[in-house]
Order: sequence, then structure tokens, then C-alpha cells
Amino acid sequence: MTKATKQGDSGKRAADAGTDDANHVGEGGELHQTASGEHPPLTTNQGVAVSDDQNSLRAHPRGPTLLEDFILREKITHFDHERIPERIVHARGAAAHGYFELTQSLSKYTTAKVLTEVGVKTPVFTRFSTVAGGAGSVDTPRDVRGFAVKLYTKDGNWDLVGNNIPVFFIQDAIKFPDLVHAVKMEPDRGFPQSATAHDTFWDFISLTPEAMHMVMWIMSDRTIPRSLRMVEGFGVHSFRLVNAAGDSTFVKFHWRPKLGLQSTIWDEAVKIAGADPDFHRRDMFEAIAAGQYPEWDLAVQLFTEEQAERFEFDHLDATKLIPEEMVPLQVVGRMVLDRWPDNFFAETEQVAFCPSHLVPGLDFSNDPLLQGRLFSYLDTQLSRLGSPNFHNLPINAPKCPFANHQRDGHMQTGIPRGRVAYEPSSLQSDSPREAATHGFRSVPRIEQGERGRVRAASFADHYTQARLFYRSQTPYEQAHIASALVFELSKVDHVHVREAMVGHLRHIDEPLAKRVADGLGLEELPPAPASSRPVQDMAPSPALQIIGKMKDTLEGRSVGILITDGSDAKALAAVKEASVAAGASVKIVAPKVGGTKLSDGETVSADGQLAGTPSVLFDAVAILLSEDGAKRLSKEAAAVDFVRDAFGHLKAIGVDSGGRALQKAAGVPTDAAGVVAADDVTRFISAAKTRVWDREASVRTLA
Ligand code: HDD
Repeated sequence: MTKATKQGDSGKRAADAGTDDANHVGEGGELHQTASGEHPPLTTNQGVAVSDDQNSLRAHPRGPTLLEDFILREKITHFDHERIPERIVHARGAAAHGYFELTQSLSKYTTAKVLTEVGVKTPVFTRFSTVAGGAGSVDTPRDVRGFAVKLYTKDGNWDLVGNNIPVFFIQDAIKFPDLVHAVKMEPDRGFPQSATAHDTFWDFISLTPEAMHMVMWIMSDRTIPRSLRMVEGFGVHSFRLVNAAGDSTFVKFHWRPKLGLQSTIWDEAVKIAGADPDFHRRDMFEAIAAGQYPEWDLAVQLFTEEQAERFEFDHLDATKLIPEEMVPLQVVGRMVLDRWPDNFFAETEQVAFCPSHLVPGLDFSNDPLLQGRLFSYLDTQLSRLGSPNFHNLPINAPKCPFANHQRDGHMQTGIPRGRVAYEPSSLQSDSPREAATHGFRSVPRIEQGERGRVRAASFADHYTQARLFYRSQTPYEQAHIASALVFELSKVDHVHVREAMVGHLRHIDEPLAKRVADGLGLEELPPAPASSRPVQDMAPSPALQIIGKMKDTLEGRSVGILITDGSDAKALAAVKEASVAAGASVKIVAPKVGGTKLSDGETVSADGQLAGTPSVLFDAVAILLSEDGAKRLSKEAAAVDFVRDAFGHLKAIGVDSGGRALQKAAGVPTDAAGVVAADDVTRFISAAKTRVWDREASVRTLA
């Protein structure tokens, strides 16, 4: 029996107190601890009950440990092997279970049940990730976010392995190892961790003109999202939908967050990394626990081969997008994530996504990046999960029946029965055979042309869509892109690399190049690299902005209220009530987490202690202080920073008279936009729903 071992007097006391987790010492002084309550017995992996899990087997009380101790050896051996290789990219991630529900049938275009059976809920497991950092890195670096969805459909598993950006750095998978080696920590020094701001990344990028469109996206605030619930997802490549007649239509997949898009500001992202390295996973965990399930629409862009031929770009080139204004999005379903995994390792870590996991009714396109991916993922799972049987892990196994003649291998957990492990066969009636009528079929196509290591000429325009993206942004977003470029390139020691990048920017947008050159202190504008393709001016696409897609709501957002002893109880109740009614989650921040005595004598406990809960963790803040509290907090750096950062990060600030005193101490002007009287809750809520962009010029010198 586990818990009952050597329970002494103090154990009895804890049991009497009724606490299950109370530590206490056992008989013989402090030699054995246990907690009270009934529990199932602890056993070895062979099911042998363990009588003592705290003392290894010794020759005598002060003697050597015996090799015979199989309980010790089993426990330590298992522990020694608990880690598996982390993902070479996308190592840090968080995931959740949920479902996909089709709202519009695509039966005209495809036979895939998941896209034709309206109202059916298909289980999904969706993992979000950063790309460059290791599994233990932080959640908020400037980085692309992976957006990988495993749909356990009736036709088999379909993995839509995308990102929060619709284009990619490179056109051909053969360059992927170079890209990843360039972005990850530099091999001689082992840093930086999860940052693109270093020499090898920009060296590679400056020599890779095809990356310029993606560079515009990664330098935008898309790569510093406020929440994983507020990112878009893209399948990136063109795929094919295939109908019953065998006709195919091209498709691009888009996930659109119900909460709209929202990003942080760079200074905010930097500070969040220190305040809460788990900011994004905690945010999703808490939202799901509160029943505020993250939700996305699935939208498709459908187009024919003939339409594709009329595009001015090649849709098979993953560095290009199809503007929505050109091929509109049709919403066909929604994904809701409503369950956090039970076990991080078993599910989030062991889930294995492969773009090659496709179901009948879908097919690949000839995008050379996609074609390379079809090989890479299956291959990486073999070494990461250690066995060709990784599909038997519960998180990876299809939820529809599956059977074939593959056998054996490391960690075969199934027990295949019968004599027949081959096909064709006639000996066993339940042995699986090909499904001629509904099995997966590739679209028959005539492939013609000269074999060779070549790239299509239609892939040669590297700047037009980079320009499209940049020129489609609001002035605020353009300023952030320019500043991000200055920040990143300022971290690059090699001047020629900085200059080469500015040269590329000249093709994209001359004023942007000048802005960045100026920010870098370059005396002369470096020459633009040779380009055989004249850059085209496409019609701006406002759909590429973030600001325009931020929703006018507090839903999914959070309000932090700073209080001290003596804070006005009514004001606190009013701000809290209005914020919750508007859909926000509210957290109280105070110098002491245990209890703050309000003006009415009531004591409230805080959700966060001031020093560990800065305003970067909220979307809007209210400062409700007694006169005395304001005096004390005006001398407290964490409180002054609380206000100053909220102001610098363009957040609404609600203040009462004590709050105004702290505002003054923080040097925030009394008439500043977005700083409102806390008792005017309607105004506070309306200001809290957005960022106060007009304030930016007064708080930051952007490039
Ligand atoms: Fe990749 C993981 C997304 C190009 C090779 N990739 C990985 C994940 C995402 C993407 C979201 C994490 C999946 C998870 O959560 O487990 N990758 C993309 C997108 C790409 C892309 C949207 C371009 C459109 N990737 C790409 C190429 C290659 C790879 C061109 C190699 C030729 N990717 C991998 C990988 C990973 C991976 C090495 C690492 C861990 C894993 O697969 O399971 O195989």
C-alpha cells in the first residue's frame, strides 16, 4: 500500500484535518512522508505493488544500495529515457482537442466526407507552435506560428499543416535545411534562441530574393500575436478537391479566428517574454477552462486550372498568395477547440502531423515545396517517435477503422491476428483488400516537359507581392514593419548583410528602404540587386492588414485592475461588472496577493501580485487607488511601470482620483487619449476595445 506506509502520529493529524496533500513526517522522525486519503496502490510497470517508494534497498541502514533493487532501477531507467528528440522546427507548441463542423457542402467539388456532410462534427486536434525556438523557449518571440490541424475524418486522417502566414520563405523544399540552419541558434555559439535577429538568418535571407514577400509578413505584427486564439491559419499551398466524376478544382484553405486578429507591440512582446514565458499556452488553457472556446471559420478559395493560368503569378509558388479581392473566400465550416489535452507529452508532444496525410476527394498540387514536405514529415516522425508504428499512439490513430498488412517494428502495440499478412490473398475472409470504389485516387494528369533541376520562369518575380503586402498596410503597420527591420538588422554585425537587405527593400518600396537605411544609420542607400522582372503594382489588398481585422469587442480579452488597501469597493465592482458584461476576463492586481482591504471593509484576494503581474498581460487596465495607496505605489517601480507600459502600449487606462496620482507619478499626461475616468465605465469599455493608435507618435520614435 502506498499511502499507508509507516503512517505515524503526524500522519494521523493530517488525515484528521482532512487534507489530501498535507505533508507530514512519519514514524522514526523525518524519514518518510506521505499524505492522507485513500488512493490506488502504486505499482511497478509490471503491476507489482510497491511498499516503499522513498527508500532504495540498502545492505543496511547506512550501507550501499543493492543492484537487486529492481524497483529503483525500473524507475530511474524510465526517467533517464523520458525525453524524445524535440521537433527540429516547431518544437515549442500548445494544442487542444475540438471539432470541425461543416456548414456548406462542397459536394460539387469533392467526395471527401468531411467537406460534404453538413452538420457532422469531425474530431480535431490542433497544435500551434513557434518555429525557431526549442521546446523550452518562450511563447512570444517574433516568429511565424505553426497552425497544424489533424482532422480525424470518416475517410481517414487529414492533416492540414499550415502556418499563420499564407506564404513561405522558399520555393523549393531542397532549401529548407539551409533556411532552418540559418534561423536556428548559430552552431558555434548556441544562440540566439528563437530569434531571427542575427547574422546567419539575415545573411541567408539577403541571398534569397524569393524570401522577400515572407520577410514583409514576418516583420509585420503578425509574428507577435496577442493570443493564439487571434491568429489566422493558412494551408499555404494550393491543393485539389476531386469530385465523383474525377474532376478537380484548386483550393486554398484559410482559418479565420472568430475573435478577429490582434497583435502585441514589439516592446510589449519583449516584456511578456519575461513576465510570462507561457503567455500563449496559458491564455488558451484558461480560455478553454472558462468555456470560452477558441473558434475559427474554415474558408476556401476555389479556382480552376484555366483561372490559374490567367493569374499574373504562379499559384504553385508558395511565396505567392491569391488576394481575396481576386478569388473571394467562401466560409464552409467552423472549428471549435473545447478540450485541453489530458497529458502534454502523450498528446501535444507525440502528435505527428504529415502533409502527406490526405483523404479521398483531395489531392496535392505540383507546388515543389509541398512535394518535398510530403517526404520530410513522415521521415522525421520515424526518428522523433522512434518507430514506424507511431500511428498506433492514441493521438495519432485514425478514429475510423483501419487495417492493412504492415506488421511488426519497434513498439508494435496492436496485435494483428490471423495467417494472412499479404495481398492479394484468398485464405481469410476478413483480411483487408483494396477499396476500388472509394479508395484514394490521384487525379490523372498528363505531365509533360523536360526533366531537370530547374525552376519555372513563372516563379521569378520576387518583389511584386512583397510590395503588395507592404502597400496594403495602414501607416501604423508600415511603421512597425520598418522598425522591426531596423531592430533586426541592427542585431546583424556584418554591414554588408544589412546593406544587401536594404538593397532588396528598394525593389519593394523606396520610402521603406530609405526609412530602414536611416534607422540603421547608413549614409548612402545601397544599390538594389539586379532583377530581371519589373515590379508590378497590384491593387492593394486591405484583407492583408491586422488593424482592420481587430474586432470591436472585449470578448476574449482581459482587463487588469490595480488596487491597494482602501481602494473604492464600488468603483471596483462597477469596472469589474462592466468588463465581464463586455466579455472580458478580469484580473485583480495588488501589492499583496492574499488580501486587500477595500473601502467598505471587505477583503478581496488578488489574482496576481504586482511585481509578477505587469500590465503587459492585459488589454486594458484600471487603476483604482486610495489616496494613501496612491502615495505608496508612486514610489513603487512596478506600479509606475504598470501605468507607463499600459500607456506606451496604447492601452485604455481607467483611473479614479488615486489612479490619477499614480498616472502623474508615471509621467502620463493628464489629457492623454484613452486615459478615462474609471467611473465612466461605458467610456472605459469602449476605449478598452481597441488600441489608442493616435497615441503612438507621442510614445515611440519609429523608424
Ligand atoms: Fe514544416 C513541422 C508548417 C515547410 C519540414 N511544419 C511543421 C509544423 C508546422 C509546419 C505547423 C509543426 C507541426 C506540429 O505541430 O507538430 N512547414 C510548415 C509550413 C510550411 C512548411 C506551413 C510551408 C508551407 N516543413 C516545410 C518544409 C519542410 C518541412 C519545406 C521540409 C522539406 N516541418 C518539417 C519537419 C517538421 C515540420 C522537419 C518538424 C517536426 C515535424 O515536422 O513533425 O518535418
